[in-house]
Amino acid sequence: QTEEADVMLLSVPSYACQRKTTLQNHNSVFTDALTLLAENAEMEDEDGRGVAFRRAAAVLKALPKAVTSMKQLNGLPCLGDHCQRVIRDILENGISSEAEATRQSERYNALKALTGIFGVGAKTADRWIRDGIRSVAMLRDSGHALNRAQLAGLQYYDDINQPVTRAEADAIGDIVERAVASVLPGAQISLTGGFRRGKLTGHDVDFLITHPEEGREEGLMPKVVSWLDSQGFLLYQKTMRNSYLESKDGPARPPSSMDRFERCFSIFKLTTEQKQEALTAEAPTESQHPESQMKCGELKETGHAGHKPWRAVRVDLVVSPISQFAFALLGWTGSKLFERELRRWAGYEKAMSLSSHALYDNVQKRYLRAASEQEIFAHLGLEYIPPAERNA
Ligand code: 8DG
Ligand code: MN
Ligand code: MN
Repeated sequence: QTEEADVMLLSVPSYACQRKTTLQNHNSVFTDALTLLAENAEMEDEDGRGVAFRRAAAVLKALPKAVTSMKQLNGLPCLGDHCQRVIRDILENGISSEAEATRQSERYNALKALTGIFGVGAKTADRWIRDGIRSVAMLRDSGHALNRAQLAGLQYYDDINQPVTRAEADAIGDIVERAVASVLPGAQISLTGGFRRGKLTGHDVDFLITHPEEGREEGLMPKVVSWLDSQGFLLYQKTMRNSYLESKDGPARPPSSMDRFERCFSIFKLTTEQKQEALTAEAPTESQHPESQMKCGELKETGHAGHKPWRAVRVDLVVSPISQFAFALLGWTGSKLFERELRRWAGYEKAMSLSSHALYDNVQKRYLRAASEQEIFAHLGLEYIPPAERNA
Protein backbone atom coordinates (compact mmCIF):
# COMPACT_ATOMS: atom_id res chain seq x y z
CA GLN A 1 0.00 0.00 0.00
CA THR A 2 2.82 2.44 0.87
CA GLU A 3 4.49 1.36 -2.34
CA GLU A 4 1.42 2.43 -4.31
CA ALA A 5 1.11 5.75 -2.48
CA ASP A 6 4.76 6.29 -3.29
CA VAL A 7 4.27 5.83 -7.00
CA MET A 8 1.23 8.15 -6.72
CA LEU A 9 0.47 9.14 -10.25
CA LEU A 10 2.15 12.45 -10.82
CA SER A 11 1.70 13.39 -14.41
CA VAL A 12 2.00 16.71 -16.19
CA PRO A 13 2.02 17.62 -19.87
CA SER A 14 5.41 18.63 -21.17
CA TYR A 15 4.85 22.25 -22.25
CA ALA A 16 4.31 24.74 -19.40
CA CYS A 17 1.56 26.41 -21.48
CA GLN A 18 -0.45 23.14 -21.29
CA ARG A 19 -0.47 23.25 -17.49
CA LYS A 20 -1.98 25.34 -14.73
CA THR A 21 0.75 26.71 -12.48
CA THR A 22 -0.50 28.74 -9.53
CA LEU A 23 1.64 30.57 -6.96
CA GLN A 24 1.03 27.71 -4.54
CA ASN A 25 4.22 25.70 -4.82
CA HIS A 26 4.48 22.42 -2.88
CA ASN A 27 8.05 21.83 -4.00
CA SER A 28 9.86 25.08 -3.24
CA VAL A 29 12.71 23.23 -1.54
CA PHE A 30 13.55 21.75 -4.97
CA THR A 31 12.51 24.66 -7.16
CA ASP A 32 14.56 27.16 -5.10
CA ALA A 33 17.70 25.11 -5.76
CA LEU A 34 16.90 24.62 -9.46
CA THR A 35 16.06 28.32 -9.86
CA LEU A 36 19.35 29.33 -8.27
CA LEU A 37 21.19 27.03 -10.72
CA ALA A 38 19.14 28.53 -13.58
CA GLU A 39 20.02 32.09 -12.51
CA ASN A 40 23.67 31.10 -12.27
CA ALA A 41 23.63 29.57 -15.75
CA GLU A 42 21.93 32.69 -17.17
CA MET A 43 24.47 34.97 -15.53
CA GLU A 44 27.21 32.78 -17.04
CA ASP A 45 25.58 33.33 -20.43
CA GLU A 46 24.64 29.64 -20.69
CA ASP A 47 21.03 30.11 -21.72
CA GLY A 48 20.45 26.50 -22.78
CA ARG A 49 21.35 25.21 -19.33
CA GLY A 50 19.33 28.01 -17.75
CA VAL A 51 16.19 27.03 -19.64
CA ALA A 52 16.68 23.35 -18.76
CA PHE A 53 16.79 24.18 -15.04
CA ARG A 54 13.78 26.53 -15.40
CA ARG A 55 11.74 23.87 -17.23
CA ALA A 56 12.52 21.32 -14.53
CA ALA A 57 11.57 23.78 -11.77
CA ALA A 58 8.31 24.58 -13.62
CA VAL A 59 7.36 20.88 -13.78
CA LEU A 60 7.80 20.57 -10.00
CA LYS A 61 5.83 23.81 -9.42
CA ALA A 62 2.87 22.29 -11.27
CA LEU A 63 2.68 19.18 -9.05
CA PRO A 64 -0.30 18.94 -6.65
CA LYS A 65 1.90 17.83 -3.74
CA ALA A 66 5.45 17.62 -2.48
CA VAL A 67 7.80 15.09 -4.07
CA THR A 68 8.99 12.63 -1.42
CA SER A 69 10.71 9.94 -3.46
CA MET A 70 12.61 9.62 -6.72
CA LYS A 71 10.06 7.06 -7.95
CA GLN A 72 7.45 9.80 -8.19
CA LEU A 73 9.54 11.45 -10.89
CA ASN A 74 9.01 8.53 -13.29
CA GLY A 75 7.27 9.74 -16.40
CA LEU A 76 7.59 13.44 -15.57
CA PRO A 77 8.90 15.56 -18.48
CA CYS A 78 11.92 17.89 -18.53
CA LEU A 79 13.83 16.21 -15.69
CA GLY A 80 17.25 15.31 -17.09
CA ASP A 81 20.06 13.53 -15.26
CA HIS A 82 21.48 16.73 -13.84
CA CYS A 83 18.15 17.91 -12.40
CA GLN A 84 17.42 14.45 -11.00
CA ARG A 85 20.80 14.53 -9.24
CA VAL A 86 19.88 17.84 -7.62
CA ILE A 87 16.50 16.48 -6.51
CA ARG A 88 18.01 13.23 -5.16
CA ASP A 89 20.59 15.21 -3.20
CA ILE A 90 17.84 17.25 -1.55
CA LEU A 91 15.72 14.17 -0.81
CA GLU A 92 18.69 12.41 0.79
CA ASN A 93 20.55 15.26 2.46
CA GLY A 94 18.04 18.07 2.83
CA ILE A 95 20.10 20.38 0.62
CA SER A 96 21.64 20.37 -2.84
CA SER A 97 25.41 20.51 -2.46
CA GLU A 98 25.72 22.00 -5.95
CA ALA A 99 23.22 24.78 -5.25
CA GLU A 100 24.86 25.51 -1.90
CA ALA A 101 28.34 25.59 -3.40
CA THR A 102 27.07 27.97 -6.06
CA ARG A 103 25.29 30.16 -3.52
CA GLN A 104 28.54 30.52 -1.59
CA SER A 105 30.86 30.97 -4.55
CA GLU A 106 32.58 34.30 -4.97
CA ARG A 107 31.82 34.34 -8.69
CA TYR A 108 28.07 33.77 -8.23
CA ASN A 109 27.84 36.49 -5.58
CA ALA A 110 29.78 38.96 -7.71
CA LEU A 111 27.61 38.23 -10.77
CA LYS A 112 24.45 38.51 -8.66
CA ALA A 113 25.52 41.85 -7.14
CA LEU A 114 26.58 43.39 -10.45
CA THR A 115 23.67 42.15 -12.60
CA GLY A 116 21.42 43.41 -9.80
CA ILE A 117 22.29 46.89 -11.05
CA PHE A 118 19.68 48.19 -13.51
CA GLY A 119 21.34 48.41 -16.94
CA VAL A 120 23.97 45.73 -16.25
CA GLY A 121 23.78 42.38 -18.04
CA ALA A 122 25.81 39.19 -17.80
CA LYS A 123 28.49 40.27 -20.29
CA THR A 124 29.19 43.61 -18.61
CA ALA A 125 29.29 41.97 -15.17
CA ASP A 126 31.77 39.37 -16.45
CA ARG A 127 34.02 42.07 -17.91
CA TRP A 128 34.02 44.02 -14.64
CA ILE A 129 34.75 40.87 -12.62
CA ARG A 130 37.75 40.24 -14.86
CA ASP A 131 38.85 43.79 -13.97
CA GLY A 132 38.72 42.76 -10.31
CA ILE A 133 35.36 44.35 -9.47
CA ARG A 134 33.28 42.03 -7.31
CA SER A 135 30.79 44.31 -5.59
CA VAL A 136 28.69 47.41 -6.04
CA ALA A 137 30.98 49.29 -3.65
CA MET A 138 34.06 48.31 -5.68
CA LEU A 139 32.30 49.47 -8.86
CA ARG A 140 31.46 52.81 -7.25
CA ASP A 141 35.14 53.28 -6.30
CA SER A 142 36.50 52.05 -9.62
CA GLY A 143 35.80 55.14 -11.70
CA HIS A 144 34.61 52.89 -14.54
CA ALA A 145 32.72 54.66 -17.31
CA LEU A 146 29.01 53.94 -16.89
CA ASN A 147 26.13 54.63 -19.24
CA ARG A 148 23.05 56.60 -18.22
CA ALA A 149 21.03 53.49 -17.26
CA GLN A 150 23.87 52.09 -15.15
CA LEU A 151 24.38 55.44 -13.39
CA ALA A 152 20.70 55.48 -12.46
CA GLY A 153 20.96 51.82 -11.49
CA LEU A 154 23.79 52.58 -9.07
CA GLN A 155 22.11 55.69 -7.73
CA TYR A 156 18.89 53.85 -6.83
CA TYR A 157 20.42 50.41 -6.21
CA ASP A 158 18.95 49.81 -2.73
CA ASP A 159 15.42 50.91 -3.67
CA ILE A 160 15.38 48.95 -6.91
CA ASN A 161 16.50 45.76 -5.18
CA GLN A 162 13.75 46.07 -2.60
CA PRO A 163 10.62 44.21 -3.77
CA VAL A 164 7.73 46.36 -5.00
CA THR A 165 4.49 45.71 -3.08
CA ARG A 166 1.02 45.47 -4.56
CA ALA A 167 0.07 48.75 -2.80
CA GLU A 168 3.02 50.46 -4.47
CA ALA A 169 2.06 48.97 -7.83
CA ASP A 170 -1.48 50.35 -7.40
CA ALA A 171 -0.12 53.78 -6.47
CA ILE A 172 2.04 53.78 -9.61
CA GLY A 173 -1.05 52.65 -11.56
CA ASP A 174 -2.96 55.72 -10.32
CA ILE A 175 -0.17 57.98 -11.53
CA VAL A 176 0.01 56.30 -14.94
CA GLU A 177 -3.81 56.58 -15.20
CA ARG A 178 -3.61 60.32 -14.59
CA ALA A 179 -0.81 60.74 -17.11
CA VAL A 180 -2.62 58.81 -19.82
CA ALA A 181 -6.02 60.41 -19.13
CA SER A 182 -4.56 63.88 -19.46
CA VAL A 183 -2.73 63.29 -22.76
CA LEU A 184 -5.22 60.92 -24.47
CA PRO A 185 -8.71 60.64 -22.95
CA GLY A 186 -10.23 57.24 -23.63
CA ALA A 187 -6.92 55.40 -23.60
CA GLN A 188 -6.92 52.22 -21.52
CA ILE A 189 -4.32 50.89 -19.13
CA SER A 190 -3.76 47.28 -18.08
CA LEU A 191 -1.50 46.03 -15.33
CA THR A 192 0.59 43.20 -16.80
CA GLY A 193 3.65 41.21 -15.62
CA GLY A 194 3.78 39.40 -12.30
CA PHE A 195 1.13 41.54 -10.59
CA ARG A 196 -1.44 40.49 -13.19
CA ARG A 197 -0.55 36.88 -12.34
CA GLY A 198 -1.44 37.61 -8.72
CA LYS A 199 2.07 37.94 -7.33
CA LEU A 200 2.20 39.93 -4.09
CA THR A 201 5.53 41.56 -4.90
CA GLY A 202 7.59 42.22 -8.01
CA HIS A 203 10.91 43.56 -9.21
CA ASP A 204 9.05 46.20 -11.24
CA VAL A 205 5.54 47.23 -12.32
CA ASP A 206 4.46 46.55 -15.92
CA PHE A 207 1.71 48.39 -17.81
CA LEU A 208 0.22 48.05 -21.26
CA ILE A 209 -1.56 51.06 -22.78
CA THR A 210 -3.92 51.07 -25.75
CA HIS A 211 -6.82 53.03 -27.24
CA PRO A 212 -10.06 51.45 -28.56
CA GLU A 213 -9.69 53.38 -31.84
CA GLU A 214 -6.85 51.98 -33.95
CA GLY A 215 -4.17 54.59 -34.60
CA ARG A 216 -5.13 56.95 -31.77
CA GLU A 217 -2.35 55.40 -29.64
CA GLU A 218 0.32 56.50 -32.11
CA GLY A 219 2.93 58.79 -30.59
CA LEU A 220 1.37 58.36 -27.16
CA MET A 221 4.48 57.29 -25.25
CA PRO A 222 6.50 60.52 -25.64
CA LYS A 223 3.45 62.48 -24.46
CA VAL A 224 2.90 60.26 -21.43
CA VAL A 225 6.59 60.42 -20.58
CA SER A 226 6.79 64.19 -20.83
CA TRP A 227 3.66 64.58 -18.65
CA LEU A 228 5.18 62.26 -16.03
CA ASP A 229 8.50 64.09 -16.25
CA SER A 230 6.91 67.53 -15.92
CA GLN A 231 5.14 66.36 -12.75
CA GLY A 232 8.41 65.13 -11.26
CA PHE A 233 7.50 61.43 -11.33
CA LEU A 234 10.49 60.21 -13.35
CA LEU A 235 13.98 59.60 -12.01
CA TYR A 236 15.04 57.88 -15.25
CA GLN A 237 13.44 56.92 -18.54
CA LYS A 238 14.47 55.42 -21.82
CA THR A 239 11.79 55.47 -24.49
CA MET A 240 12.08 53.22 -27.51
CA ARG A 241 10.30 53.35 -30.78
CA ASN A 242 8.83 50.07 -31.86
CA SER A 243 11.57 47.64 -32.85
CA TYR A 244 9.22 45.03 -34.31
CA LEU A 245 10.42 45.49 -37.88
CA GLU A 246 14.04 44.91 -36.86
CA SER A 247 13.33 41.95 -34.59
CA LYS A 248 14.69 38.60 -35.69
CA ASP A 249 11.96 36.33 -34.38
CA GLY A 250 8.58 36.09 -36.02
CA PRO A 251 7.68 36.39 -39.67
CA ALA A 252 9.87 38.72 -41.65
CA ARG A 253 7.51 41.39 -42.96
CA PRO A 254 4.54 42.34 -40.86
CA PRO A 255 1.88 44.63 -42.36
CA SER A 256 2.80 48.28 -41.91
CA SER A 257 0.04 48.68 -39.32
CA MET A 258 2.25 46.66 -37.02
CA ASP A 259 5.23 48.92 -36.65
CA ARG A 260 3.81 51.06 -33.88
CA PHE A 261 5.01 49.48 -30.66
CA GLU A 262 6.52 51.96 -28.26
CA ARG A 263 7.98 51.18 -24.88
CA CYS A 264 9.59 52.88 -21.96
CA PHE A 265 11.87 51.44 -19.29
CA SER A 266 11.73 53.85 -16.37
CA ILE A 267 12.42 54.50 -12.73
CA PHE A 268 9.56 56.24 -10.92
CA LYS A 269 9.79 58.42 -7.85
CA LEU A 270 6.97 57.25 -5.58
CA THR A 271 6.32 59.44 -2.58
CA THR A 272 4.92 58.18 0.70
CA GLU A 273 1.84 60.41 0.25
CA GLN A 274 1.06 58.91 -3.17
CA LYS A 275 1.25 55.44 -1.68
CA GLN A 276 -1.04 56.46 1.17
CA GLU A 277 -3.53 58.05 -1.21
CA ALA A 278 -3.70 54.86 -3.23
CA LEU A 279 -4.23 52.80 -0.08
CA THR A 280 -7.07 54.96 1.25
CA ALA A 281 -8.70 55.75 -2.09
CA GLU A 282 -8.93 52.07 -2.95
CA ALA A 283 -10.76 50.88 0.13
CA PRO A 284 -12.36 53.88 1.86
CA THR A 285 -14.45 51.67 4.13
CA GLU A 286 -11.44 49.67 5.12
CA SER A 287 -9.55 52.72 6.39
CA GLN A 288 -11.28 52.14 9.74
CA HIS A 289 -9.88 48.64 9.71
CA PRO A 290 -7.07 48.35 12.28
CA GLU A 291 -4.78 46.62 9.79
CA SER A 292 -4.93 49.31 7.13
CA GLN A 293 -4.51 51.99 9.78
CA MET A 294 -1.39 50.23 10.89
CA LYS A 295 -0.14 50.21 7.30
CA CYS A 296 -0.67 53.96 6.99
CA GLY A 297 1.03 54.49 10.34
CA GLU A 298 4.05 52.56 9.12
CA LEU A 299 4.13 54.59 5.94
CA LYS A 300 4.02 57.85 7.90
CA GLU A 301 6.79 56.69 10.13
CA THR A 302 9.22 55.92 7.31
CA GLY A 303 8.55 59.44 6.07
CA HIS A 304 9.47 61.02 9.37
CA ALA A 305 12.17 58.69 10.62
CA GLY A 306 15.02 60.44 8.85
CA HIS A 307 14.68 58.35 5.69
CA LYS A 308 13.82 60.00 2.43
CA PRO A 309 10.03 60.28 2.03
CA TRP A 310 10.00 58.50 -1.33
CA ARG A 311 11.34 55.42 -3.06
CA ALA A 312 12.52 54.56 -6.57
CA VAL A 313 10.45 51.92 -8.42
CA ARG A 314 11.21 50.26 -11.76
CA VAL A 315 8.29 50.67 -14.17
CA ASP A 316 7.86 49.29 -17.71
CA LEU A 317 5.35 50.96 -20.03
CA VAL A 318 4.28 49.55 -23.39
CA VAL A 319 1.88 51.08 -25.92
CA SER A 320 0.08 48.79 -28.35
CA PRO A 321 -2.48 49.42 -31.08
CA ILE A 322 -5.82 47.80 -30.25
CA SER A 323 -5.44 45.31 -33.14
CA GLN A 324 -2.40 43.82 -31.39
CA PHE A 325 -3.61 44.32 -27.83
CA ALA A 326 -4.44 40.67 -27.06
CA PHE A 327 -0.99 39.57 -28.27
CA ALA A 328 0.73 42.32 -26.30
CA LEU A 329 -1.28 41.50 -23.16
CA LEU A 330 -0.44 37.80 -23.46
CA GLY A 331 3.21 38.57 -24.21
CA TRP A 332 3.74 40.99 -21.34
CA THR A 333 1.90 39.01 -18.65
CA GLY A 334 4.52 36.27 -18.39
CA SER A 335 5.93 34.36 -16.71
CA LYS A 336 9.00 34.46 -18.91
CA LEU A 337 9.10 30.66 -19.06
CA PHE A 338 5.38 30.49 -19.84
CA GLU A 339 5.95 32.89 -22.76
CA ARG A 340 8.91 30.90 -24.02
CA GLU A 341 6.87 27.70 -23.85
CA LEU A 342 3.94 29.28 -25.70
CA ARG A 343 6.26 30.26 -28.56
CA ARG A 344 7.90 26.81 -28.55
CA TRP A 345 4.46 25.16 -28.64
CA ALA A 346 3.35 27.42 -31.47
CA GLY A 347 6.47 26.71 -33.54
CA TYR A 348 7.03 22.98 -32.92
CA GLU A 349 3.48 21.71 -32.49
CA LYS A 350 1.44 24.10 -34.66
CA ALA A 351 3.85 25.49 -37.28
CA MET A 352 2.92 28.99 -36.15
CA SER A 353 4.97 32.01 -35.07
CA LEU A 354 3.77 33.80 -31.95
CA SER A 355 5.05 37.19 -30.83
CA SER A 356 3.75 40.04 -28.68
CA HIS A 357 2.41 41.54 -31.93
CA ALA A 358 0.81 38.72 -33.87
CA LEU A 359 0.28 35.03 -34.57
CA TYR A 360 1.31 33.80 -38.01
CA ASP A 361 0.26 30.46 -39.48
CA ASN A 362 3.24 29.18 -41.48
CA VAL A 363 1.10 26.61 -43.33
CA GLN A 364 -1.82 28.86 -44.29
CA LYS A 365 0.68 31.72 -44.78
CA ARG A 366 -1.52 34.22 -42.99
CA TYR A 367 -1.90 36.13 -39.74
CA LEU A 368 -4.55 34.88 -37.31
CA ARG A 369 -6.47 37.70 -35.69
CA ALA A 370 -7.45 37.71 -32.05
CA ALA A 371 -9.33 40.20 -29.91
CA SER A 372 -8.72 38.35 -26.64
CA GLU A 373 -6.20 36.05 -24.99
CA GLN A 374 -8.84 33.31 -25.10
CA GLU A 375 -8.88 33.49 -28.90
CA ILE A 376 -5.09 33.17 -29.06
CA PHE A 377 -5.14 30.02 -26.91
CA ALA A 378 -7.93 28.68 -29.16
CA HIS A 379 -5.88 29.38 -32.33
CA LEU A 380 -3.00 27.49 -30.71
CA GLY A 381 -5.20 24.51 -29.82
CA LEU A 382 -4.55 25.05 -26.12
CA GLU A 383 -6.92 25.10 -23.18
CA TYR A 384 -7.21 28.69 -21.89
CA ILE A 385 -4.90 29.32 -18.94
CA PRO A 386 -5.85 32.43 -16.91
CA PRO A 387 -3.05 34.78 -15.73
CA ALA A 388 -3.04 33.44 -12.15
CA GLU A 389 -2.19 30.00 -13.55
CA ARG A 390 0.69 31.17 -15.75
CA ASN A 391 3.19 31.21 -12.89
CA ALA A 392 5.45 28.60 -14.46
P1 8DG B 1 8.62 40.51 -11.66
O1 8DG B 1 8.71 41.82 -12.38
O2 8DG B 1 7.58 40.49 -10.63
O3 8DG B 1 9.95 40.08 -11.14
O4 8DG B 1 8.20 39.39 -12.70
P2 8DG B 1 7.56 39.59 -14.12
O5 8DG B 1 6.65 40.78 -14.13
O6 8DG B 1 7.01 38.29 -14.54
O7 8DG B 1 8.85 39.85 -15.01
P3 8DG B 1 9.23 41.04 -15.99
O8 8DG B 1 10.71 40.96 -16.16
O9 8DG B 1 8.70 42.35 -15.54
O10 8DG B 1 8.59 40.62 -17.37
C1 8DG B 1 7.21 40.62 -17.61
C2 8DG B 1 6.93 40.15 -19.00
O11 8DG B 1 7.39 41.10 -19.94
C3 8DG B 1 7.62 38.85 -19.33
O12 8DG B 1 6.65 37.88 -19.61
C4 8DG B 1 8.37 39.06 -20.57
C5 8DG B 1 7.95 40.42 -21.03
N1 8DG B 1 9.07 41.15 -21.60
C6 8DG B 1 10.16 41.68 -20.98
N2 8DG B 1 10.99 42.25 -21.87
C7 8DG B 1 10.39 42.10 -23.08
C8 8DG B 1 10.74 42.49 -24.36
O13 8DG B 1 11.78 43.09 -24.57
N3 8DG B 1 9.86 42.17 -25.38
C9 8DG B 1 8.69 41.50 -25.12
N4 8DG B 1 7.87 41.22 -26.13
N5 8DG B 1 8.35 41.11 -23.90
C10 8DG B 1 9.18 41.40 -22.89
O14 8DG B 1 10.35 41.63 -19.76
MN1 MN C 1 7.41 42.72 -13.84
MN1 MN D 1 9.13 44.31 -16.57
